[in-house]
Amino acid sequence: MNIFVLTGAGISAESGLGTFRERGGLWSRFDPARLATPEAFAADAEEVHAFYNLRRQGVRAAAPNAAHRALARLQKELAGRGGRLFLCTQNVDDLHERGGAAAVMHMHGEILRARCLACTAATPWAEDLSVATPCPSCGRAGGMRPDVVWFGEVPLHLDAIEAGLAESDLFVAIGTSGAVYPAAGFVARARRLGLPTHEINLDPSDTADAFHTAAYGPATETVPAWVE
Ligand code: BJW
Repeated sequence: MNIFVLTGAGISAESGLGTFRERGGLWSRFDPARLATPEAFAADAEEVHAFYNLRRQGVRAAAPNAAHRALARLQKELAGRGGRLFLCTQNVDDLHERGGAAAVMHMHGEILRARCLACTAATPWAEDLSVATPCPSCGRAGGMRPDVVWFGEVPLHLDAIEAGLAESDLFVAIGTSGAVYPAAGFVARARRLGLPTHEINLDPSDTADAFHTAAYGPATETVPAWVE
């Protein structure tokens, strides 16, 4: 059996990482139009760096939770039976990997990587970035940015995602509000491919009506319960 799992910020919420759109979430304290766009970076790179430096520190201090670990167990179990768990995350943290998962598709990039706008080289990056940070590959300063996908940019691994969906027998979305495309459209794509679809979230997402079945509650309880 092959299963396609799409995760969002809700799966990392109980690890202490803020979600985006809930009351008290990141976007209620920071304006996304000012911070998560290429235009914002061009206008005020230092402010965008400050936001991501804070987030990067938070990710480094966080630990994977029972939901991340349950998906890693499922991935191993399916592989042992000749199947596959396609694990696609919108999250820029590395908690799936630290929870034991392999081959994670980070469609919105990774905060622990930096990319040089001058030479395009991407490098693992655990420290703060600033406009003075030189690129380790080309040596130029001023062009280093977090290797994440901002609004208006094209998400990553879209061909592999489409192939994974087409090869899967079940689509499951976990901890995502269904507010950001193209990820919010995966459930519709899965249904067109004839897959059963299941939503796991704290409460019904924007696309809840599109799912065949659902389980609502905190991910550290609902995800292990679904996996077992
Ligand atoms: C729990 C829980 C617990 C809480 N347990 N659950 C109009 C219509 C359609 C589309 C567009 C439009 N206008 C513009 C667009 C396109 C735009 C878009 O979708 N905008 C919308 C706002 C409408 N999209 C883009 O620009 C994308 N690119 C694009 O479309 O390119 C064109 C193209 C596409 C395809 C092919 C070719 C070309 C790029 C989107 C990039 C998104 N980037 C961000 C920032 C990443 C870097 C960073 O982290 O800073 O990605 S924005 C932010 O939102 C982040 C997230 O990955 C993403 C999704 O958020 P997520 O994960 O769903 O979090 P929340 O907070 O929204 O939801 C959390 C959920 O968890 C909630 O439901 C809670 O209830 C739940 N929860 N605790 C279980 N304990």
